[in-house]
Amino acid sequence: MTNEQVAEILDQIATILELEDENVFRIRSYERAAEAVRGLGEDLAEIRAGDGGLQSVPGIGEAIAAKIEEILDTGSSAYLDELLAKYPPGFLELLKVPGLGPKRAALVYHELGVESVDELEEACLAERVQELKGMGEKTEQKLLAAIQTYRQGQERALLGEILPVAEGLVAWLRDLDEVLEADYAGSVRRGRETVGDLDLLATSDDPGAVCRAFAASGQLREVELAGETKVSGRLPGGRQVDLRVVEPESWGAALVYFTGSQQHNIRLRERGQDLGLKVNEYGVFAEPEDPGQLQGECVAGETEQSVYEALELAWIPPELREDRGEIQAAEAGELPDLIALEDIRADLHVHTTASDGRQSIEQMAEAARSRGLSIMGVTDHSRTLYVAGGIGLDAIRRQRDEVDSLNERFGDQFHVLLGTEAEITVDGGVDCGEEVFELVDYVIGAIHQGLSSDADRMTARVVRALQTGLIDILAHPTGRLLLQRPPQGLHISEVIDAAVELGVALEINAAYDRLDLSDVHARLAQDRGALLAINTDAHAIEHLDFMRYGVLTARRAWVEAVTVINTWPLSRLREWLQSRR
Ligand code: DGT
Ligand code: CA
Ligand code: CA
Repeated sequence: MTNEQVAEILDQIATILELEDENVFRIRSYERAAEAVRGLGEDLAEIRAGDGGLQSVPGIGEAIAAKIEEILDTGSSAYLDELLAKYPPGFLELLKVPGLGPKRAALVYHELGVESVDELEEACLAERVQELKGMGEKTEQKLLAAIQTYRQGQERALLGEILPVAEGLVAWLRDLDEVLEADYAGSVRRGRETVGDLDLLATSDDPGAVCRAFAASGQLREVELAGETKVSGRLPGGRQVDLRVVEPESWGAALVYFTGSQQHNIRLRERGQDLGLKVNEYGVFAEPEDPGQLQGECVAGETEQSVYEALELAWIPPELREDRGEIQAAEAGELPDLIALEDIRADLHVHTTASDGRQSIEQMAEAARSRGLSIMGVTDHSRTLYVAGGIGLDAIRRQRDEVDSLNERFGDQFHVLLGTEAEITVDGGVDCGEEVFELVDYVIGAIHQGLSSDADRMTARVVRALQTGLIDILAHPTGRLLLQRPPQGLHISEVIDAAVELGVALEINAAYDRLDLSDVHARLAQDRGALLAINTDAHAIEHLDFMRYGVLTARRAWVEAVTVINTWPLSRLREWLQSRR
C-alpha cells in the first residue's frame, strides 16, 4: 500500500462519517490523518517500523494508527467496509464527482434512488435533480459539467503522477543486459499536462528476451499481452502501459513515431511524400527503384536526428511536436532556443510554517540551495487568507529579520528574498498594506477566494488589482486545478495585455495539478511581450521538485530563458524589482 492509497481510505472514512452526521472532531481527525500521510517524505511502513511507530507522526493518534496498520496489512479497513454496508456499491464513485459532496450524494440517493455516476447523469438530464430541495437548474448544469470533468479524470492522469514512474521503468530497462537503449515516448515525453497512457520504447538485438523479462519483472500490476516485440499491461496505479522493442536501426524512427503527436507525425509523413520519401516507425525510405518492391532503400532511422535530417529539418524538441508551427520553424531554422531546467536560478513562490507550509524559511532555503538554485523567495499568504494561516505585519517583521540574518550567513552563496502572496480581494484590491509593502522585496498577487465563472467580472477584478501597481507577479492566473476544477472565466488576453502594459510577470505555477498558465496561454503571453515567472508554490521541501513540470510547460509554450525572470541573476532581478517601486 502506498501512502496515497492509505490516505484515500482515510478520506473515504471521513466522507462517510460526514454523511452520517458524525461528530465533527471525529471527521476532522480522519481528514487530518489523511493530510498528514500525504505530507510524509517516508513510506508509512518504514515509519511504522521505526521509533515510536505511526503515532510519532503528528496528526495520527492511537485509534487511527491501529486503522492504518490494518490497512497496511490487509489493504482495506473493516471499519470502512462496515460504514459502507449501508450504501450501494457505486456510492463511493458517486462521491468522487467534484462538487457533489456527501450531503447532496445522500439526497439524490434517498430521494431519487441514484446509486452511480451514470444514474446521476440520467437524473440530471431528465431534470429530476432540480426538483430537489436546495437544488436548482443551475446546480443541475454544474453537476453535468462536473460529471464530464470526473470522466476525463478517469481517462487521463496528471503528468506528475506518471513521469516519475516512467523514469523508474526506463532506468530498469536500461539496466537489462539485452537492452541497448530505452526511453519513454508519447505524451509523457512531450510533457503534456495530462496523459492517457504510458508508451515505452527499447532497442535490442533480442527483443523477445526484453519482453519476457519485462513481463516477468513484477513492475506491472497486471500483464495483458506479452508478445515478441510488445508488452501491454497496467501500472500499479491502474494506468495502461505499452512497451515496444524495436531493432537498433529503427530506434530513431520508432522514437519519433511513438512520441507523436499524431498530428506532428502526419505532417512529417506529408513532408516526406513531397520529398519522395516514405516515413514510418521503421525508418525513412527512398522510392523503390524497382516498382515490384514495397519500399526502397532506407535512408535514415537509427537516430531521431537522422530522421529529421532526411526530411531537411532541424531536430525538433519533443515538447514542440504538436503541429503548432514547429515544422515550418524547423524548416526556416527558426526553432526557439527553449528554456531548460538548468537555466532556472530562482524559485520565487515558496511557503513556510509562518502560513500553511511545512518547513521553516531556513529549511526551505537549504533545500532550494541543495537543488542547485541560488535564489529563493519566501511568499507566505497575506492575512485575509486566514483559511491558509495568512500572516500579518508582526509575522512579516519577524520574517524580515530572519531573512536578513540568513542572507548574512549565506553571503554570496545564496540569497533569500522576502515576498508576500497577497490576496486579490473581490473588488480588485490587494491585501498588502503600506507597512507590509515597505518590508517586503516583492508582491505576488493571487486569487483563492470568490472564484467566479463571470468572466467580465473576474477580468475586471484582476486588471484592477494589477493597476494598483502593488503586484510584481500574478500567481496561477486562471485558478484551474487539472482534472478537478476548470479555469475560472477570465479573458486571458486582456489580463496579458494589462500585464505587459504594467510590466507584471505572469506565473506558470509549476505544481503539476495547476500548470497555470497553461502552455497555450504562456505562449500567447510571450508572443505579446509579457514576462513570465516559473514557481513551484512549494508548501514542503519535496514540492521544490515541481520546477521541472513548470519548465516542461514553458517549453511546450516555446518559451526562451530571457522571458522568464527566474533565470535572471540576482543583480538583474533586484534591479527589476527596484524599478517597479
Ligand atoms: P495520450 O496517451 O492520449 O496522452 O497521447 P499520446 O500522444 O501518447 O498517444 P498514444 O498513446 O495514443 O500514441 C502514442 C504515439 O504513437 C502518438 O503520439 C503518435 C503515435 N501514434 C499512435 N497511433 C497513431 C496513428 O494511428 N497514426 C499515427 N500517425 N501515429 C500514431
Ligand atoms: Ca500515450
Ligand atoms: Ca499508447
